[in-house]
Amino acid sequence: MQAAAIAFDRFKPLQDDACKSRIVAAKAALGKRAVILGHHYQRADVYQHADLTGDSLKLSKLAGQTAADYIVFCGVHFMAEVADILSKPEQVVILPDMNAGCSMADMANLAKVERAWREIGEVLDPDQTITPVTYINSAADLKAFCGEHGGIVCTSSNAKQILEWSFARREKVLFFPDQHLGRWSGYMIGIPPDEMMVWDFDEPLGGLTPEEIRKARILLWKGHCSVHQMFQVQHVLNFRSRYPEGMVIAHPECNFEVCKMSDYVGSTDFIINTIAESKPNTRWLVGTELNLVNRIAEQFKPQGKIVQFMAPTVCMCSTMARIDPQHLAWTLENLVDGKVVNRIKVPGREAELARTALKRMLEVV
Ligand code: CIZ
Ligand code: SF4
Repeated sequence: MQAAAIAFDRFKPLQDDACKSRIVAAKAALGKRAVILGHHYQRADVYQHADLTGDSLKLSKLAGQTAADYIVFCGVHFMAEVADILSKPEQVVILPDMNAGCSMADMANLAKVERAWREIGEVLDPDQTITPVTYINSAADLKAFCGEHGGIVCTSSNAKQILEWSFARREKVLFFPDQHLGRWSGYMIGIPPDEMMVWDFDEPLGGLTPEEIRKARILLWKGHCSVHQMFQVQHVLNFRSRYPEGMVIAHPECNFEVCKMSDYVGSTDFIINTIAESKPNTRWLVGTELNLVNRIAEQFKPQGKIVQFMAPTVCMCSTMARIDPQHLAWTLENLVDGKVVNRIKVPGREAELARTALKRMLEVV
């Protein structure tokens, strides 16, 4: 009979330092059989063990290109799902803590999106007139919904091009779950504000009148990121008055006013590259997750660049932080023992439809 997996309880009391040496030893024992992926928002004591780092899309693409048997994804649930969908069938994707979700992704679910589609159907034929666009920060069944209804996935790097792709096919877009990314991207392609309506999923007909639905070009799901909503116009104003020469860069999950006041708006990769390519001795105010901001502040210090976090309070992504050294050590030691814990496997039909929506995106950019 096969022995059971090692229980997590044995790792819970371990100090971070003790975990570090156990992670290093387990990695050495696994060699090329396991690859550890680390998202930009991961805490430093986990990020340091990653073989590959990047944003969710880059990591998922890389996952499928590796020959590793095990892909240990230090990120959140939807990212591990995308890695599973895009990797080879024999590769096993592992999320070290199953509680590492994304509160924004959870703001949309299949039942609510299907209800929205039905309700819109009372006003117009959605399959003829609306492209469903889901941000990569969403569950696999929502990506599958998009795959099935002529829709597509987008990321914070390509949302503008994905909207252009969508409007070349159908006259309207239903964008979920992040209203802010949808609004900013719509603004970037010149959609007037009064043609972007918020779809309140708790209200009948999204809280809109049939007339408003007919007029809308983009229906914006009423979702947001709890971390990026912390950044406020006042933070930008305070910085500008103290450092008039300073530059402001924000993630498009920030609210519209913050994005509008920023010098640059873009994804995590864009933020890193923009600061990397800037002149030495420049000062930056950055509106995105704290672990990433702290990391780039250290990285660019030798070039005399000062990188500051946009909010005065600490705001980390608490779900990203669920992946701690204890969970990483636990998953890796089980793999050394031949046991897979916390596998993420998207069921066949759902994975196939979600892959359709992801592939449409990958063909655009
Ligand atoms: O897609 C990602 O990795 C996230 C969550 C943010 C970004 O802009 O890269
Ligand atoms: Fe989700 Fe926001 Fe955390 Fe990104 S920072 S994983 S959008 S809750």
